Amino acid sequence: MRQLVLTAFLLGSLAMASASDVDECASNNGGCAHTCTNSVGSFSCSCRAGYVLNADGLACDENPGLEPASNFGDYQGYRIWSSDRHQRLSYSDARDVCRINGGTLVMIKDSAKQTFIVDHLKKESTQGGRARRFWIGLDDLNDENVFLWNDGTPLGAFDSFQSTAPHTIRDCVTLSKKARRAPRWDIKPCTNSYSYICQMDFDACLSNPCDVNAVCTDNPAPALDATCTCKAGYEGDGTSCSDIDACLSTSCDVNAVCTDNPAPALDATCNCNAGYEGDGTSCSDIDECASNNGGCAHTCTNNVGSFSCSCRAGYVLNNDGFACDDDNECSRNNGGCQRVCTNTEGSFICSCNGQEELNADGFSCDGKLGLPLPRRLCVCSCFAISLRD
Ligand SMILES: [Ca+2]
Ligand SMILES: [Ca+2]
Ligand SMILES: [Ca+2]
Ligand SMILES: [Ca+2]
Repeated sequence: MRQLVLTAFLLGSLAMASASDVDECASNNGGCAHTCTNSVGSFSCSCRAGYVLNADGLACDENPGLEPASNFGDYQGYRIWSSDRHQRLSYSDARDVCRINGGTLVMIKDSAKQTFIVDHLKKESTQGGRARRFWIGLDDLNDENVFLWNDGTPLGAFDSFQSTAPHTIRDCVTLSKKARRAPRWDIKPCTNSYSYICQMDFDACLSNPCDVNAVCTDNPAPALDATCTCKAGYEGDGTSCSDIDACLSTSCDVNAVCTDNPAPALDATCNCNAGYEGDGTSCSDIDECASNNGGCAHTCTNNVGSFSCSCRAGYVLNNDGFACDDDNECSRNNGGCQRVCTNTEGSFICSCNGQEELNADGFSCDGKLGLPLPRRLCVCSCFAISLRD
């Protein structure tokens, strides 16, 4: 889509250029965020130092990846570096580049820091570099002869000015070091272009000192370290964080199980044990018998945390714990019958042989015993029944 629009735009521009070139930059800076350059039939945008052109060809994005040309190393929690010798900027542009990289122009508030910087410059010059002039983060732009560092603090007791004579067109300070001469600060017009030295608070989080479940906060210089804070739901010293076991501080019912919820959740969940109901912090027995007789075929008996089924006389509980099966009383000791035991659903019946009669007790038989004929008859009768089956 963008390609189509761009092609149409270029064709249009070419058509107009054949008549007379339009200066796109004359109107609204050509849409460029920073610099617009007109050319015959077209125009282009470019960006100030420290910025890169956006893919739309118009906007300028900060360039956080700008590589320092010369890394001086770390000093009291600051990383100090200078621009490439070919990169010379006005004071405000140089200050912007340092700011984009998270710092300021270097602030030299004591002789030890100046010595650190000058030692590095000496090393550079012995490696073939020539003495140079650098912007440092000091100016009196706001109030003539009241010098402020880039962080807003006033110039202290330490300085390397060669002259502090009042001046009106020169407001910004440079550091230069020539061989066999002491380093000197000069006040120069801010629009001059020089190399520059930046300092940025070293980000101690870059070395990942914290646990993966911690937030790293760099501590401002002169501190060298970072502070690690475990994220919500975790506990520890930050270099080591573990999921907080919220069950240690949660009061579930004695008849509930506590389950810690994983971070970032801060809480735990209480679940009533089987046979209990409630929100987990309070659990009460479920009366299983109240609904559908607990599934029991005969009798349901509720108890705390459970229930049980039982059966009426003459039945035994099935292995499933619910159904009731007929008890075959005759299988045990002939049901207590003296003679014949006949099992029935839910009961059994004793009966007697031949002329015998069942006693009132329902079990024993009275009468003449051992009559040969009926017994044989019975045997024949039973045999006949067996044959029929
Ligand atoms: Ca730091
Ligand atoms: Ca947890
Ligand atoms: Ca129960
Ligand atoms: Ca029975």
